[in-house]
This record gives sequence, structure tokens and C-alpha cells, in this order.
Amino acid sequence: MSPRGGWVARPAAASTPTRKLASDLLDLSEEQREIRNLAREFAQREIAPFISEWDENAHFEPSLVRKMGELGFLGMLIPEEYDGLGVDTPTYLIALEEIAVVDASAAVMMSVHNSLPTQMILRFGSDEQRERFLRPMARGELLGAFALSEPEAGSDAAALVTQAVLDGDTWVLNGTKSWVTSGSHAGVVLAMARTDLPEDRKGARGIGTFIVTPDLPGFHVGKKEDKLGLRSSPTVQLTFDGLRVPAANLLGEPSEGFIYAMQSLENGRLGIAAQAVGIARAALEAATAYAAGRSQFGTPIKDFQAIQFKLADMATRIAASRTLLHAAARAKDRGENVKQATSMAKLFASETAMFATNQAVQIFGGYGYVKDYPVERLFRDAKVTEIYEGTSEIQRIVIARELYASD
Ligand code: COS
Repeated sequence: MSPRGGWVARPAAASTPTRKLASDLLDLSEEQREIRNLAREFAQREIAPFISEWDENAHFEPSLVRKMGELGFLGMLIPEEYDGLGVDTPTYLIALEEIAVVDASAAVMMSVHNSLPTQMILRFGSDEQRERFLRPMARGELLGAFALSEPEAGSDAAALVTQAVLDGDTWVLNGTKSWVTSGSHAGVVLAMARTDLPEDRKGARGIGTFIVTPDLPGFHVGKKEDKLGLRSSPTVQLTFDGLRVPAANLLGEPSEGFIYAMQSLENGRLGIAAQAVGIARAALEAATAYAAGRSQFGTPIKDFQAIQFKLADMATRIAASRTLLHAAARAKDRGENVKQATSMAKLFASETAMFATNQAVQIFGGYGYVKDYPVERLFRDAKVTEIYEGTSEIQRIVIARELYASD
């Protein structure tokens, strides 16, 4: 890691960051090694040189979508018959971790697209919907977004109030969706809205999922959030003002949209866990290199046990996070119930990201608190992994409830 600043004297970091944690416990296949290298080289070449500038200016780089699409990174879990790569979940997560090591913002765009809208259409959509939307999404020609939360419905997602009313062969949607990752650049938004009527509310079973495109009348991109971290990933409000959605764009059953969203968030939580592992690994690599290059009291600080213990704890928690994540991913691919395991993976990895970036800032000392080095950005980026796609508190609720579940 080299300092970004030009003229101010700064301690040099050792030039060879550790790479051991990237694969040591994964027993990668040849194909997984190739995909990991492809993702690593892509991130180093196309993202790393610009990351500080994009972060500072909250700039989203649209060409990344095309470039990632060309390499297959936006169709990783989509079968080859729909132009995707059709790899298994662990392989997808390996690529995602590599992108996240360099840029957590690009990683969340990749995670949401691969884990939520594309998977929802693949799993619950009609043949016509798959043909129409999945193919261009796999190629990166249409970016996907997921719109569940609302200003008054965050953790309590089933409390959403956006209303959908059927008018002939068109659903008319009114309401505001919040915290929509990539919402300003999406070509396809999977949006949840109430299909039950106010006089006959059915709770979680009165919600539909709609395939919304920005060309439909009544679609408006609202406030862009000015965020602490993930600054080069745009997060926006979407307003549906009499939005007219063709009936053919309803996903599956009009009463089951919340269930589809919950099932899909299990995939999403694996993606966020991989993003968190990537952020944590970047913090460890930066701190390890810095500790080797920085001397105090006449000694490289890596020789102090106080620093070694921090690095050891970071490395151990990262290895544990990745192991749990991949165990959950393999269980998912075996078709097992992974409600609890995906929440555990997301909870542990996101708290590891926060822990590791906090330790990294501490190891860097004052230099960790300024923008000349990457760890302050990693620290800012890590926080949201404990919040979005279900807060750590929600993950604990899901984990605890499963302890008493009958199936
Ligand atoms: N898979 C399948 N079905 C699920 C499910 C899952 N993972 N999770 C919940 N469901 C079903 C339940 O089985 C229940 O179905 P029935 O009507 O048959 O009983 C229905 O969904 C409602 O579930 P539940 O009663 O558990 O709903 P709650 O309102 O108590 O809330 C939590 C469930 C809190 C877990 C849910 O609202 C949640 O995950 N909140 C966080 C939302 C989130 O992650 N938002 C981030 C969006 S991206 S920024």
C-alpha cells in the first residue's frame, strides 16, 4: 500500500502485503483459482487507481457495469442458457471477496445484482420474464436493484405501505422505497408493494414483487444519500407516483412477494458476508504491510506483541468468517435450509469487518485517521455491513428463532 499524498513526509509501508488468507482454507479448484485471479486483476487494473477519487467525489463509474458484465461478473449465478456463467455459490463468493478487497462499493453493486434481482427472476419468474430480463442482466446490459425498505419500514420490512392496485391489465403503484443500492442506474428494480387493500390487510402475505423498469410512467429517482462509506455506490430513494406496471411484470403470486424477498435475502446475506470478508482482508493486508515498514522506539512495530496480537486476532476472525461463509454457501447449494447459517455468516463477517478495520486504524495510529492511507475508508465502508440486508440485531433474531423452529 502506498500513500496517496505527494509531498508530505509519510512512513513507508512494506511493499509485499500478505496474501495467505486469500485461499488457505478454501481448497480451490482450478476454475475457482482462475476466476479469483481474473477478479483480482480486474479490480487492481480497473478500480484500484481511481478508488480514492471516486470515494471522495461519491462518484459511481457506470463503465464498471459494462466491464464487469463482459467478464461475466454480473451473471455469475445465472445459468449459461441465459448467458450467465452458471458457477456455484462458493465460486461467486470468491470473486466477490476479491472485488471487495479493492472496492467495497463495486462489491455491493455486484452482490445486490447477483444475489437479489437476478436470483428472484430466475427462481420465481416466468419463462417470458427470464427471457426478457435475465439475459441482458447476465451480460451487464441491465443493472439490477432491490427495493424492499421504505422510510417507515426498515427492520420491520413487512410494515411497508407502498400500494399496488390492479387496473385492468396494469398494476398502479404509489409509494416511496428507500436505501435502494444502484437505484439511480438500474435497468430493472425488483420492488415490493402491498397488493392487499387497506380494509383487508394480510400482513406479510399481502405483498407482491414487481419487475419495475425506469422507463415506466411514474418512476422517479429521488434523494441520493450522502453516505459515511460506500460512497461510490449510489443509494437512492425511488418514488412511484401512479407508476403503471404491466400485469406481466408481477413476479409469481401477488401475495407471496415478501416470502420471495426473504428467501432471496438469504443469498444477499452471503454476498454481504463475502464483501465484509474482503473489507477485513484489505484492512489486514494494509496493517500487516504498514507494521513491517513503520518503526518506533528503534524497532519495526510488527515486532511488538501489542501489534502482533491485533494482527493475529484479525487474521483468525477473517479465517473463521470465510470458513463459516463457505460452509453456508455449500449447504445452500446442497439445497439445505440455510436461513440460520446465512444469518450467522453475515453477522460474524460484518462484525469481523468492523473489528478488523478498527484494529487497522489503531495500528496505523494518526496515519490511520487521515486519507493518505486506505484504512480510514475501509473503516467507513465496514460499518454498513452491520446494517444493510438485515442489521446485526435482525440476524441475531433470525438465528435465535431458528433454534426453536420445528423444521
Ligand atoms: N424464507 C422463507 N420465508 C420466510 C423467511 C425466509 N428466510 N423469513 C420469513 N419468512 C416467512 C415466514 O415464514 C412468514 O410466513 P407465514 O406467513 O407463512 O408465517 C412470513 O415470512 C413472515 O415472517 P415473520 O413472521 O418471521 O415476519 P416478521 O415480520 O416477524 O419479520 C424479519 C421477519 C424480522 C426476519 C424480517 O422482517 C427481516 O428480515 N427484516 C429485515 C429486512 C431486511 O433485511 N431489510 C434489508 C433490505 S436490503 S437494504
